[in-house]
Amino acid sequence: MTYFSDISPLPHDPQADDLAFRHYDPERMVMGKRMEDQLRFAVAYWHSFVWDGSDPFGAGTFQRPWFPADTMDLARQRADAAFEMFRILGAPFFCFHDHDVRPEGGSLAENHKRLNEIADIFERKMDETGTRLLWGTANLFTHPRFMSGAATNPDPDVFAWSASSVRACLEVTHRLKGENYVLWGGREGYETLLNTDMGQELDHMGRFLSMVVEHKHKIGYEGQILIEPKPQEPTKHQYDYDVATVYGFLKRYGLEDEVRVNIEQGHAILAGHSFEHEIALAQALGIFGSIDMNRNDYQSGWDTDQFPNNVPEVALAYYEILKGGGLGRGGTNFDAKLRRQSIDARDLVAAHAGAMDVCARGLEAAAKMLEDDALEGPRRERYAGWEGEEGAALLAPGATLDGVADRAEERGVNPAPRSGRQEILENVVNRYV
Ligand code: XLS
Ligand code: NI
Ligand code: NI
Repeated sequence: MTYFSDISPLPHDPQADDLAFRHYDPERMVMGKRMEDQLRFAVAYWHSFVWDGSDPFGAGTFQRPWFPADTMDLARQRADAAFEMFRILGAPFFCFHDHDVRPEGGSLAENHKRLNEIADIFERKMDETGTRLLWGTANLFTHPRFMSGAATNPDPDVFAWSASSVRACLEVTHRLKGENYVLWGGREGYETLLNTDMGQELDHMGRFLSMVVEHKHKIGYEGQILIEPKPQEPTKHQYDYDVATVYGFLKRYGLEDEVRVNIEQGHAILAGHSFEHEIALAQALGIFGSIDMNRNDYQSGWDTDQFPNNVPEVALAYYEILKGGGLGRGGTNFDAKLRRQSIDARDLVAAHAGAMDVCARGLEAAAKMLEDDALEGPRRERYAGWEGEEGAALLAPGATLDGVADRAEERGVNPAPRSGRQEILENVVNRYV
């Protein structure tokens, strides 16, 4: 008896009115690649198989046979259920934290032993099913020992504990051929400046990340190391605020060629940005790595991690991704959870299927806009002056303020304002989404 036994693998069926993919078709070619290879979907273990539907006001609402998964036996049942759902969805990838897959063991040695035991099971199941690991990560925020941070904890023993946990998890990720290793800041931030030495904490975080990078090279791991920015929650101020902040941090510690970013829709919204802004900035800075696809509520001040269902928004995100050359080793991880009243196994499958359809529609719209040169044509035209002789001279090596200013005066430049044509371009986008 299995948890999802009444649900069969989902077909691609545009006419279906029940569980099926109406738009997502793994085999359809989009810009020279199979749709599955463009989107690289991953299921997030934590939201789908660990979270029990509890919130600050109410107990868990989901009854899963593997809860509370505080024994290895239940953890194994959970792994069975997870791989069953990956198969139903045809999900090519999954992602996990160490803490999601094994019960807390009370010591580093016991934690690592348990993690490796579950990794053995994963390895076998991955071989059998072809499901791959998009990324692994260590949970350095749930246990009370991390309440004041991990690498930024004022207690050096917590830094040391965290180093051991990351080493174990990075090595398991390597063994499972994970394409990326993620570090989301967890509780790396502060609650009050009254007790915080921000400069020291940032230096510790920089040193910690350098060690992770050194170790990656030492063991020959070829995946990307990714930082996931988020501005607040759980701490009042998270150090990895947004893409721009992370870039400054990487520059300061000399890691900008070693570490990239995993950008989450909800975190972008919390930071006061759009998802596409964060993606476009990461592309411009050369640190784009992967995405956590979800949807934040625009009225709330926290991370609601809903499944995406806004095609126009998703289309603009994939537009920036495709424009930058695609996801590469990254992927589309559904860092999304059900609403706590959605208690059925069917809800979980339907949420993913719907999200995959939304992403498929967004991707197709994005690809079409690129192929038609619908936005890039007008954009090129807007910057065309820089291609001309006078434009190029402004940026030529050796150009000085004196030289540029003199030339401007000689030529008697007197630029006329030109329309940015925003509404016209919005109308263009509207034809595709
Ligand atoms: C939390 C983060 C987390 C990371 C992985 O807000 O999104 O789920 O993706 O640690
Ligand atoms: Ni995330
Ligand atoms: Ni999040």
